Order: sequence, then C-alpha cells, then structure tokens
Amino acid sequence: MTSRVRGLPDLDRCMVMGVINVTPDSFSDGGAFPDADSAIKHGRELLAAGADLLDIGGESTRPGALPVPPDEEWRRVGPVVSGLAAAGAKLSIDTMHAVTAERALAAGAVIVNDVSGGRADPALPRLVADAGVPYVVMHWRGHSTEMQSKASYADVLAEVVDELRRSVDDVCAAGVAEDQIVVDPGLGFAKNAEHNWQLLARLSELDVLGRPVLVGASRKSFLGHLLADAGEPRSVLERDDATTAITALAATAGAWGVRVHDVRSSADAVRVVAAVQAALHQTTGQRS
Ligand code: PMM
Repeated sequence: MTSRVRGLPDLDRCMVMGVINVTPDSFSDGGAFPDADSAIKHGRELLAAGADLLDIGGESTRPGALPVPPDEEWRRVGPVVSGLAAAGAKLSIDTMHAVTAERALAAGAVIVNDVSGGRADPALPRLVADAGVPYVVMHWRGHSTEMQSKASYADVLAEVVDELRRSVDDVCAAGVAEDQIVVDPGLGFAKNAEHNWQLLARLSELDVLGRPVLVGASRKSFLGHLLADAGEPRSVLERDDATTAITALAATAGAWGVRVHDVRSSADAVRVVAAVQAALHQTTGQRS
C-alpha cells in the first residue's frame, strides 16, 4: 500500500494514532475526560505509550448521536488542542466543521480528520486546501442520526471504493493536494458487523485508491458482538485485545495507520509486524 503523506514523517511501519474524545457521550470513552486537564494528561500518557499522532474530537459519532454546534465543540476541544500542541504532540482534529478545524489548526493541530470525507461541510475541504495540511477522508453516507439506515450494500468493498474515490475527487476539485490525502473505510459508519469484517478481510484492495489507508476499529460494537458472552456484548473497555489483533492484521495488509484508544498494545503490535516484514525482506533479499 502507498504510505507517503506530504507533511507527515515517513515511518517504516504503520502509524499509531491515539484517540482522545472530549465528549460526554462517545461510545468508546465518552465522559472519561470531564475537563481539559484530564484529557491533556491522558494525551501525554498516550504519547508516552508510543502514539505517533493524537486525534482529538469533541462530537460523538456513535449511531444516533445528535450534532454538536461548533462553538460547543470548540469549548470542549480547544484547551486540549492548545495544551497538547504545547507539549509537542502531532495533533489531528476530528471534526466535520470548517470553523472548528480552522481554530484547531491555528492552535497547533497539523492534520484534519473529517469522518464525512468532505460531505458534511463543503467549506472544510476548501479550508484544508488553503491550509495545505494532511486530510483524512473517511467513507460516509450520512450523519449519526441516519447512518445505520444506509448500511446496505451488494458488494461493500466495491461500493466503499467507488464512493471514497468520488470523495477524493471532490476534495481534490476543492483544491486539496492528492498527496496529502489519507483514506479511511469508516468501519461502523453506515456499516453493520458483516460489512466491517468484509472490509477488513479485503483491506489491501483499498490500494486501488492509490492513497494511504487509516483503519478505525478500536472498541467498536462489532467487536463487542463477536466476543459476546451468553448474548451479552463484551463491554467497551474489554475490547482492546481484539483491537490489537485488528491492528496486527491491518499493519500486515499495509495500512498506513490505525486509530486506537489503547495505544501501548497497538504500538507493540505494529512493531512486531515491522520486525516480521524486515526479516521477510532480508530473507527474500538473500535469495535474490
Ligand atoms: N471512528 C470514530 C470517530 N472518528 N475517524 C476516522 N478517521 N476513522 C474512524 O473509524 C473513526 C473516526 C468513532 O469512534 P470513537 O467513538 O472511538 O471515536
């Protein structure tokens, strides 16, 4: 898979993006950081655990979540972005709002992560183009309130590729440089568990888009259902081992990055995969 993103360091392994949701209601860690200081402390812990990037969001995208106005979103994330930028972290702002992205970039964020892939706010791709920063374009079919009704596909991989290609073309038409785009299949967004497994099984086929791929499986409900006990889904905080398994699979398939809550385990997994790949190259190099 392609791995170069202009404006970001070129690692010889999969990137680990640590998640910080400064929301009262995210499914994975909602309410865990009631104030900016606790979120900043957590960010520092994620960096110490091996995060290459931190992704900061102030609007929950769990199915059914209501939209958050940009001023409230910024009230939540602003001090966290400033505090962690001052600590030297490479920050991504997880937002669908151009005004929030603009404030975050001014406060030190260096990447925009747009789960709508440019579809929610047409001003956002234009802002990213003007700022000249890397842009995560995720596959998206609609807001949290309606997305699960759109989880219908004949061939999920083919349709996600087509729709992502259209999003990439549209944000490029708005002026975003293609070599700054990262694509993301958007696991759980207008996708049921079977769709997520299909996408993971065929992850390397996203290579046809010619852009690096970010994978966000961490703690998502399809893992809770896979690991259910007596019909009871595994609790959110007990899905990290399964998340680590997906990190290893994604890194092996050539993903550019993984977006995870528990950084240490995924950072270890990507290093294991990198060591195996290095050994493989050495062996094939010796043979040729
Ligand atoms: N998932 C969530 C939020 N932001 N961004 C990208 N690029 N990819 C994702 O899969 C993604 C995302 C929802 O999960 P969370 O509640 O754990 O943040």
